[in-house]
Formats: sequence, C-alpha cells, structure tokens
Amino acid sequence: MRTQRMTMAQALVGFLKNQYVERDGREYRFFHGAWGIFGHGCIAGIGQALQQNPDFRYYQCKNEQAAVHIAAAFAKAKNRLGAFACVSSIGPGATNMVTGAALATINRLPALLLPGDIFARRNVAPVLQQLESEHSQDISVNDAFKAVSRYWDRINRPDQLVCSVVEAMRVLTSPAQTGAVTLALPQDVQSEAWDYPSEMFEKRVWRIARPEPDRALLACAADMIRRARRPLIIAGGGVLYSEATEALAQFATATGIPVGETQAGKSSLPFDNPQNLGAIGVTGTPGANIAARDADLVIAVGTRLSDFTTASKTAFQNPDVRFVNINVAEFDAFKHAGLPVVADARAVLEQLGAALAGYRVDADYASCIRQWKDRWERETERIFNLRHGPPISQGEVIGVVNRLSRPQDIVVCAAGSLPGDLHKLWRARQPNGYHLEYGYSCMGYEIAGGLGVKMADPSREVYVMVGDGSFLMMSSEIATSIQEGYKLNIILLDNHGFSSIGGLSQSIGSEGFGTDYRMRTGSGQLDGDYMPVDFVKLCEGLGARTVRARTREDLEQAIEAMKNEAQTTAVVIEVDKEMRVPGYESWWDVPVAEVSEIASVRAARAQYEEAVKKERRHEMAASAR
Ligand SMILES: Cc1ncc(C[n+]2csc(CCOP(=O)(O)OP(=O)(O)O)c2C)c(N)n1
Ligand SMILES: [Mg+2]
Repeated sequence: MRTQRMTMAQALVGFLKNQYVERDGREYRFFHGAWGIFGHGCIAGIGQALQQNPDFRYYQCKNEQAAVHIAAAFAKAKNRLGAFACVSSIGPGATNMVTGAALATINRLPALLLPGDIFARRNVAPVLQQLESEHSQDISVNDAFKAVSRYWDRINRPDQLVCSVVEAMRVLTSPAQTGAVTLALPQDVQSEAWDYPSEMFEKRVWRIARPEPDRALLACAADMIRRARRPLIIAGGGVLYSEATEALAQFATATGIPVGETQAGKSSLPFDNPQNLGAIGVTGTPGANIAARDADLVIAVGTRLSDFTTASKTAFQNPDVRFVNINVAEFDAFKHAGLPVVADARAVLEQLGAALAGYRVDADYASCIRQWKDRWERETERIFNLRHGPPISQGEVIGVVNRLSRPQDIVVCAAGSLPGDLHKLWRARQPNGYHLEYGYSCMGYEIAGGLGVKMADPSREVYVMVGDGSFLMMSSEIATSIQEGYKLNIILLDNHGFSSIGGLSQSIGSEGFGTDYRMRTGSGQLDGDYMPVDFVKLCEGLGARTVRARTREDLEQAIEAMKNEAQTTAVVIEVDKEMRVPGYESWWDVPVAEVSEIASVRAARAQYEEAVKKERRHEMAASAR
C-alpha cells in the first residue's frame, strides 16, 4: 500500500478537497473551502494544514456561528450539491457553532463542523477552555454537538480519521440523512503524523441517487388521488433540493391540483402559476388555507410538516382527510399516518403524472382555485400600496423590494415578523429566488446567510431583509462580505424592537412586555424612550455604504442606487410595527397561562382553550383507512 506521511489535519484537508458529488450525470466539487476562526485549539493543526493547501480556500468569518450559517445558506442555495467545512478552536469557538449546527440539521442542510478538542493525551489537562468533569475524562464541550449533528465523532488517533471521513461524507451527501456532521479534533492529534493511504487523496465521486418509488405504493397513491374530490399539494423544500420544480409544474398543470408552498418550498412554482395558491399554514394565504381546511387528500412533497405548515395540526379539518407523503426521508414520509412514498420527489411526480393521465380536478374546484388566486393578487396589491406613514408599513417595503428586484434575484430572511409577511407577499419568480431559514428561524442568520447565498451564485443579486433585532444579534459578516468582495443589498427594517414577539405577546394577553427596545426608567421597567441606536452608522462602520430612507420614494431611490454599487450596501428604514400584515384562516399553538392575575391574559386563555380544540391527531388515522 502506498502511503503518505502527513499530520491528521493535513490528511483531512487533503481528503476534503478531493470530494465530488454527481447527480443526473453532472459532477460538482463538494467542498468549496473552510470557514473559521483560529485559536490555540486549531492553529497548529487545521490552521497549518489550510496554510499549505491554498487550493482549499480558508475564509475568515467574524463569528463561528456565522460561519455555520454561511455554510448552511450556501448548501441550501446549491440544492445541497455543495458545502463548506467550518473550523474552530476548542471551547467558546466550538460552542459558538452549536446553534449553527442545530440550524443545519433541522433544515436538512449539509455542513461539516471541525471543532478543536481537548488533548487526547490528557497529561496536560485541564487545558485552557477545557470543561472538566469529575466522572469522566471522555467529555468535552464538543459533546454538546451530539444532539444537533447527524453524525458525530472524535478523532482520538490519527488513523481513526480514515474511517470517519467516509462516514461523514455518506451522511453529508445523503438526501435523507444530511445535516450537520461534527468531527471533533483533539488539539494534539491534529498535529500528529501517520502514514495515510495515498488512495485517501484521490478524487472520489459520491453519487446522489434518485430513489424510485415502490410500484405498489405509487399505484395506491394514484388511486387515492383519483378518488379525491379536493386534493391539495404541499410543496416543501424537498421539491427545490430534488430540482423537481418543472416536474411539479407539469403535474399540477396536468391534474389541476392546487399547490400550497411551505417556507422552505416557496419558489417551487412561480407566483403566477395558475395552480400556485402561494404560502400555506400559519403564514399562509386564505386560498391555500381554505383548500387545506377542506382537503380530503393532502399530497405532501418534500416537507417535514412542521407546526407552521400544519397550523399546529388544525389546518386539515376534513374528517376524512388522508395524506400521501412523497419524501426521500422515511421519517417524514410516515408522518400523519400518510401513505409513505419514500422516494425522490422528481421521480415520483413524473411517474405519478403518467399514472394519472386523463385525471383532472372537477370544474367547481378549478373555479375556486381561480377565485382564490385573483382575490389574493388583489389583497397583495392592497398591502403593497397602503401608502401608510411614514413610518411606512412593512408590507409596502416588501412590495418595493420585490418590484425593483429582478426575477432571478434572491431575497434572504430568517426571523421576526418579516418571514411571515414575506411568505405571504413575496412574488417568487424563479426557483430558489426565495431563501428563508425557517426551520430554526434563527435571529442573526440573515446577513451571514446572505453571504452564503451570494457565494453560491454571484450572478444573482441578494436582498437581505433584516429586522433591527436580528441585525443587533449578528451583523459582523457585513465586514466579511466587503473583505471577500461578495455584494449584499441589505434592507434593515427598524421598528424599535420585536414586532413579531410583541404581537404574539399582545395575543396572549401580555401587552408586549419586554419586546420593545426602550430605555429603563425610574419605574423600574423598560418603558422609556426608544434606545438611540444608529443603524446607519453601524452598517457604515462595518464597511457598507448606507443610506437612511423615510418614505417609499426614498426607498425606491435607495434600491435603484444599490444596483450601481459593486460592494455591500444597506438602506435603513423605520417601519410602523403596529401596521401588521394580518393572518389568514390559520392559527398557531402558543399555550397561554392557565391562571393569571391579569384580566387580558385570562381572556386570551379562554380564546386559546376554544382554538386548541381544533387540533387533530392525524397519526391515529391509520385504522380508519
Ligand atoms: C436567536 C433567537 N433568539 C430569539 C428568537 C425569538 N424571536 C423570534 S423573532 C424575535 C424578534 C426579532 O426582532 P426583529 O429582528 O427586530 O424583527 P421584528 O419582530 O421586529 O420584525 C425574537 C426575539 C429567535 N427566533 N432567535
Ligand atoms: Mg424589529
């Protein structure tokens, strides 16, 4: 066996840079480099290995959490055919990545995390930043990644690496299993040399399969659809990851079955496709939610059926509703006691289309779909043209950004009130033109995520829409976007606090307590003036040319001007947080205090007790089939 004497870290980098994926006969380099921040726990190991491998580029993030967001966003924008590694020192650098790991795993996005770890040799313990444990020497802070990783290993000897890297690749490239993969790298072992087999550094191509559906299950699915009177498709992120958007459009057009899109699935169809009812669930359109309420068959494609999609299990009220779940992940396919068609979304939609030749929904349903769509277009126009303020309404800001962006451009967002409003209102025109991280809805993802999206396809302009709360949590990667020359267009909506949670607080009777950015006063409460934070200066300080807009006209001008900039720019606009986009035909389960001294809480509890009665136990429906 030919071997090469290398450190464990050198071998790891040597392996990663030779990994490729292939799908539909096209090959892609899998890793596009490593993000990270060096410290004593990695500088002499992975840091040194990156230094001597300039063809595996090192990118310097400003926060390790941001690194993982960049990686997850990049993978999402690449439909999971590309990824980054994320490197950290031991201790706080490592645990900063735990949030990002959870985000990647929950959103089913590949990210390889390489936190430094305490000495395997142990004799110098406790080392700086080590978590000591009295009952075991086999615990470090990196054990925290176990709960949030799809694969986890600690490389205690250099030869272990060979076995672990192939497992890591199996999981990262698996459409059903993918998520965060953590290889914890003890500081001493990173620098230890071993004679690695040379084959480890040869090009390796991981084929991403399109698993075919079981024939009997497919026939059963076709039969269930033929018998349905009010079928509805839910398009989840799996439609995009499988690149099944064309197949979905053909299937929906041929059958006349309408489509509701989840946050991850939005942009599966262009907004003006006649079958597209738009957003579904808690942040859905009235048409999609009425269709869900009455549906006798839900065809769930590539969705996890999260509570935002199922309206906390209240969305489907037809007593006879059944589910056909088309999903590459068995776990998701079995949800709601559905018919589990465990297969690739594109393969199933194509074959199901053929099996349903000649089938169409009845004229009555088709006419409902047209009316719902027309009404929603009118409602969107109303919200886009409120002419409220200043401060302007958030819906109007969305309208301006949407109208002035090109069809191929991408809006990026994650947390706050924007995701719900964007889900409803954003008119997506091309696949992946809508990028919402709503599996973890992680404040702080927006700017870092925007950078990952831009890197995945620099030809598309990226519009990052971010609330003041999210911005204050993590804006650091503005500096990185300037450093790397990837342009972001940032629209910062300042409403002096948390419109989303403030609204939620009102709805549970708590009157917005603790959700405004106000000064503490003599009353002992946060009930003073708004905090004097200057977001224009903050953006400028990080290197982004920034303007303040007050009116709709200011905003239009600012966005037009952004188009002529080569580097990251920002516009800061105050929005009226009370001028909310309403909810439509939906509900979300946030349990209200069962007892309280406050009357408004008691009133909210009474309403809650009524609403919660609508929750259904779909998983129990199997016996009725
Ligand atoms: C890391 C993190 N912490 C807390 C939350 C809970 N949360 C969701 S939205 C929100 C407020 C976001 O504020 P902002 O970005 O200003 O958006 P707005 O609600 O004002 O639209 C909070 C605290 C979260 N989603 N993520
Ligand atoms: Mg806010």
